[in-house]
Amino acid sequence: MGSVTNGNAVTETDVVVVGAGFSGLYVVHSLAKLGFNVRAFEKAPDVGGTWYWNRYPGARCDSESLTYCYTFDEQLFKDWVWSERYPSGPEVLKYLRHVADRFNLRRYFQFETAIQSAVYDEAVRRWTITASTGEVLSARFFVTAVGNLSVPATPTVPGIDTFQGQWLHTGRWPLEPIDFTGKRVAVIGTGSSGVQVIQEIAKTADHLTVFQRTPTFTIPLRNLPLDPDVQRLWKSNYRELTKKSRYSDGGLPFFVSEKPLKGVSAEEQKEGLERAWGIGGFRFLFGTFCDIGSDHEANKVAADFVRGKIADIVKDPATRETLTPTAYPLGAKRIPLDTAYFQVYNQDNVSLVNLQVDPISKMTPKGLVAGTTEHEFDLVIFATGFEAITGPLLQMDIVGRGGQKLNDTWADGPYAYMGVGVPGFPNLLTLGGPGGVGVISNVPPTAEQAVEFAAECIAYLRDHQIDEIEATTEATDLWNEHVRAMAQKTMYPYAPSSWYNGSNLGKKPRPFPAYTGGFGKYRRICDAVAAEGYTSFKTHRQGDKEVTGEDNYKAHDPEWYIRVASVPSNAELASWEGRSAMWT
Ligand code: N01
Repeated sequence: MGSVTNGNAVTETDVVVVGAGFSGLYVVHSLAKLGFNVRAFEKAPDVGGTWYWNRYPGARCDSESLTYCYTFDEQLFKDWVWSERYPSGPEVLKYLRHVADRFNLRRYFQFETAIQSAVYDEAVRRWTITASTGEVLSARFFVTAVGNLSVPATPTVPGIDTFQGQWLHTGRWPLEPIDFTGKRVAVIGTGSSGVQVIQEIAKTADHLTVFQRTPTFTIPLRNLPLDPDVQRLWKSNYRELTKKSRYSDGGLPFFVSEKPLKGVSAEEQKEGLERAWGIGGFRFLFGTFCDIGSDHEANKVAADFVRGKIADIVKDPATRETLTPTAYPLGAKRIPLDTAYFQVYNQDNVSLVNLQVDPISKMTPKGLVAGTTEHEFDLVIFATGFEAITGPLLQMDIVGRGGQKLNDTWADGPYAYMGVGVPGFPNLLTLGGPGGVGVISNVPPTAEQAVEFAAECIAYLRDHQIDEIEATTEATDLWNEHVRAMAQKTMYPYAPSSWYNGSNLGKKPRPFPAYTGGFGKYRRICDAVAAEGYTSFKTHRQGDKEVTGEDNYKAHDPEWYIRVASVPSNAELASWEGRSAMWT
C-alpha cells in the first residue's frame, strides 16, 4: 500500500525487517505466515548474512552441522543432507539459499539495499524508514536481524593507502578465489577467523607472517565426513534432540557434565580432558567438568592441559612461548576450534611476530613496519574482527522518542532489555541484541527463539489492539543488574581484550553484554514474560490517549528472573510440539 506525505511517496507496511541471515529469513517467514505485510532489506546481493561475506579460505562453522540449522520445520531438517561433521562456509550458504527457495522468501527482500535511517514518529506510533534507494517506508514495527558480527573492524594503520600490494579483511572476502602460491602474505589477528585462514594460507603461501596481539587457546575441531548412520539416527530422533537443544545451556543437545573437576583425582581429571580433546569441539568445555567455566582453580587445570598440548606441538621454544596464553583463563575469550593451527608454526614458510613486543606503527608501499622491522608483503589480511554487537545497529541512524539517537544513547555501550527492546525506542525489536544470549549460544536455535518471541509478541499486540510497546528503564536496569551478577560467576569478565565487551577496538571494557544463565533458562524467562502479556513492557492501546500499559506494568526484580528460570518446565516441554507446529 502506498500513501503520499509532503510530496514523497511513502510505502506503508506492518513490519520492516533488516537482514537476510538465520534470523532475518525466519522472521520474515514467521511474520508473513501470521498475516503481516513485511518488507525486508539486505545489503548483500543475496541471502546468507555472515556466510555471504565471510568467504575466506578455511571458513567453517564451529557448531556441528546437525545443530547448525533450523529446527522449526521437521521436513526441512530431515531433507537437508550435511556432508561433514562441521559445515564449511559454502555449505551453510547453500543451505540458507535452499531455505530461501523452499519457503519462497526472496520475494519479501530487497537486496543490495541498506537501511539508512529509522525515525520513530510518536504522533502516529510508527517508524519512518529510509532505504539507500531513497524509498521511504512507514511501518508499525522495525525488526533488526543484523547479526552481532557483521561490521568488520579494520584498524586505522597510517600509510594503508600507500601499500602497493593487496589488503583484505576476512569479513569482506571477495567472491573470486585468491591464489596464495608464490606470495608473501601477512595475517593480522589470531581469533577464530585468523586461526582458520592461517591454517589454509600456510599450505600454499611462499611465506606467511602472523601478527599476534594476544595468544589464543584453541581446541581441536576434529572435522570428518559425516557418517550417514549418525545423520540418519539424529534425524530419526529429531523431536527429542530439538527439545534438548531448545532447553539446553548453549543451544546444543549434547551431554553436559555435572561432575566438578575439583571433585576427582588428578588422573581422572587428565583422563576426562584427554577424552574430550580426542572428541573435539566445545564439548571440551562443558562435557568434561562443570566447574571449568566458573571456578578459577578448575579452569587453571584445564588451561594447563591446553598449554601442555601447545608445548607438545610447537618445536621452537621462543615461538612456543609467544603462542602460549598465560594472562587470562580458558574460555574468557571465545575459543577458536582448529585443525592444525599450532602445527603451522613448525613450517619453514611461517613466522610469528609478537605485537606486544613489536607493535605495528605503519604500512608502507612494500608492507608494514612492526617494531623496527619493515616486513614486505604481496597481500595483507586483516583478521581483526568486528565492531561487534552494537556496530550493525549503530550503522543505521535510528532515532527514537523525543529525537534521541541510538548512537548517543549507546555511546558508552549498549543499554537494552532482554536482547530485544531498547527504552526510548518503541516498536523496535532487536533480534539477538544486547542482553540476550545471541553472542554466546549456538546461533540457529537462538535465532529461532528470538524470532518466535518477537513474532508472537507482534501478533499478540495486533490481537489486543495495542499499537505501541516499549522497554522501560526500570525493567532494563533490573534485567542488566541480573545479567551482570550472572556474568560475574563466569570467566568472561577476565578477558584482557574481547569483542564481547568492545575492548577489542581499544575501547574501555563494557559490562559483559549477554545473559550467561543459559539459553534454556533465558527461553523460560522470555516465555514467562510472554505468558503474562508482556507486562514488563509499557504498552499503548489504540485509541487511548496515554500509555496504558503502566496500569499493569511489572518490573521484574532479579529474584523473579531466577525463580522463573529455575522452575522445572515439564509443561513447557510438553507444549513444545504444538508450539513448533505453529511455525511450520
Ligand atoms: O575476531 P576476533 P574473529 N592490531 O575479535 C586481533 C565468530 N566466528 O573474526 O585478541 C592487532 O575474535 C585480536 O587481538 P586481541 C566467533 O564468535 C566464528 O576472529 O583482541 N591485532 C584478535 O586476535 C568469533 O569469536 C567462526 O588482542 C588486532 C583478532 O584480531 C567471532 O566471530 C569463525 C587488532 C580478532 O579476533 C570473531 O572472530 C570466525 C589490532 N588493531 C568467526 N585488532 C566459526 O564458527 C584486533 N586484533 C568458525
